[in-house]
Amino acid sequence: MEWTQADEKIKNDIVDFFDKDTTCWIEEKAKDIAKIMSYYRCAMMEIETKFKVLNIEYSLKNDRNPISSIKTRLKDMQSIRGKFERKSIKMSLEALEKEINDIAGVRVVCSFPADVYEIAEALLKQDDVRLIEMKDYIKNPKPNGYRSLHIIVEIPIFLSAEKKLMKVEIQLRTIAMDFWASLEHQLRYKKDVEFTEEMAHELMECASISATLDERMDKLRNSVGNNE
Ligand code: 0O2
Repeated sequence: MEWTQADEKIKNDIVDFFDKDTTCWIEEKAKDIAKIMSYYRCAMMEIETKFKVLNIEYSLKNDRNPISSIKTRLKDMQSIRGKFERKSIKMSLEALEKEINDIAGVRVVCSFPADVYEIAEALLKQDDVRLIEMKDYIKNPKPNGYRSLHIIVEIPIFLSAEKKLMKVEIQLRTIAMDFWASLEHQLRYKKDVEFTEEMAHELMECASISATLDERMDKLRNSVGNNE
């Protein structure tokens, strides 16, 4: 993006407003944050690779891929600030690492519900993965119908001079759960549209249909397995 003259003036005003020490302090903090974010990116890559490895192994063993897709995302600074505000916590580098568990996020979409639990168990068995928290929204869906298995894990990343333990939030769900969650997210956050009770009820119904679909597909998978 090109700097316009107006942008240039704003930038100069900011530089004039802060004294040199403050500008240096801001630059220093920005560097620290960028460093931490790069560690989270590495942890996210480690977890993604672990799932890719499991997918290859399972596909060789069972002749099909239990994982349909893997997505990763690093939480942006605006969402991080929003989370600090919601939790009424003062923002600091220490609080960032201690209080926010989902800076690094990995979403694993599986074919069948049974795959979700099998893949999660296989990951948690690995000796460098420590389980911090598990929320099973498949067995206990959220009141709006949201289903997914959420796990927070801690894994080591190996840097040139140190080992750092980093937290990653993993969401595991089926294709049907992912379909519902993606559309629900789009609908709920549509700008300038009031989300009515009827709409919420309709979404609940859709969630229930998607849960039934998962159950039936799981049964079908078992029948196919038994006939092999
Ligand atoms: P984004 O864009 O994914 O970052 P906590 O982290 O424990 O302090 P919370 O909300 O209790 O906060 O965590 P929870 O319940 O484990 O859910 C966190 C994430 O799950 C959300 O992240 C969403 O990605 C997803 N999620 C939870 N509930 C719903 C839901 O009702 N619908 C959809 N579509 N997704 C949901 P963020 O931070 O909200 O967003």
